[in-house]
Amino acid sequence: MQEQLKSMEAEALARLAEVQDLTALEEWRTGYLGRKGRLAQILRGLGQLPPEARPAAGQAANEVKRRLEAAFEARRGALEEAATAAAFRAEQVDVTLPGRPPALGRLHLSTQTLRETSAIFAHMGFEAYETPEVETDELNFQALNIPPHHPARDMWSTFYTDREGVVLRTHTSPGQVRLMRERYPAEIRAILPGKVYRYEQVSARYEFQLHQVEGLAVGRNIHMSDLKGVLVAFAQQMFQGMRRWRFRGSYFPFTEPSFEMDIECVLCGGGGCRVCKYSGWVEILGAGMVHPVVLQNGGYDPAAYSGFAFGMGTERITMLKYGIDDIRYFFSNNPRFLEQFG
Ligand code: FA5
Repeated sequence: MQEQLKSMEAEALARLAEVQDLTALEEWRTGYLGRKGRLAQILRGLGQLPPEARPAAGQAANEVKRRLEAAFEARRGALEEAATAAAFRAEQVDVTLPGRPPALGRLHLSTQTLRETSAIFAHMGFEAYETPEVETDELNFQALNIPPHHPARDMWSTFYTDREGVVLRTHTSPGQVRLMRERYPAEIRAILPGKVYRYEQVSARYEFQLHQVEGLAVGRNIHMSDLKGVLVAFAQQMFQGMRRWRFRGSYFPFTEPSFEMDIECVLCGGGGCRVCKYSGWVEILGAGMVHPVVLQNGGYDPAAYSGFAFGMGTERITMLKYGIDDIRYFFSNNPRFLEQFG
């Protein structure tokens, strides 16, 4: 039996030297040291030996077992170490490589223009004042000299709500009355930026949500020339003197007289396109002298006070500034568009 054990041990050690991974190592262990392994098979012959030969054979078997187990442990340690070293090599980080730049967020293009607009007006002494997007019918229309059922309501396609008398504001103009009621009898120089909503058929120049910046000045001896001067100064700074502009007579129930300001269409260079409705000009704002009824609704006596107001479309201005040919890009959430700016 000792001979058998010896040759089995030699074979086992030779095989162990060839084992290259932990799966093969486990196969080796069951093959030689397992319950049905080679050592167990040899030991089964112990009973057939004469009784006096058994202790020596048993001891020899135990020694072989101990040596094989020791060799197994040593091999396992070496293989595990090699596996760890290989994993480290594979996952190694080269700290000398330049890092990947993190994706930085940026301000939405409309927000950029809103901030620029605020900065221009701040230099002219206008504070910024925010008013609610969900507004009463009373302030959105009636206080602005537009009674219920008045045909002028058709100028604003409105989102009505389930609550009687509550609408999504169709323009920033109701803020005029809120501000006047809050500030009377002080003089006012303010812009009112914010989002407005219109029940509108969306197209290259019309969105159903957009930003407006309202302007309001109330005081004594405020004239149309002041309004024009402020608007021209704004356009010159916003478009850096690169765009022509024109004033065109118009109608709003809450200003008298009223006009609109157009900027030459950069998209077609004045030749005519779908953004300028083939006119060569794009309307950016409505404006006028605050109507006496509106001054009164705000608490100011129209005999003593006068004022001007305007309401400009931020997305339209941005389109003209950057040559964007479709307003739908602004709110379609496409990073390829948004990433180009800022
Ligand atoms: C008004 O909303 C008036 N409240 C403006 C005003 C204020 C007049 C104060 C007098 C005194 P209007 O509906 O024309 O007017 O809109 C003003 C500007 O908002 C437009 O010139 C345009 O630049 C922009 N605008 C209006 N509707 C849309 C729309 N659907 N999509 C994109 N821009 C729009």
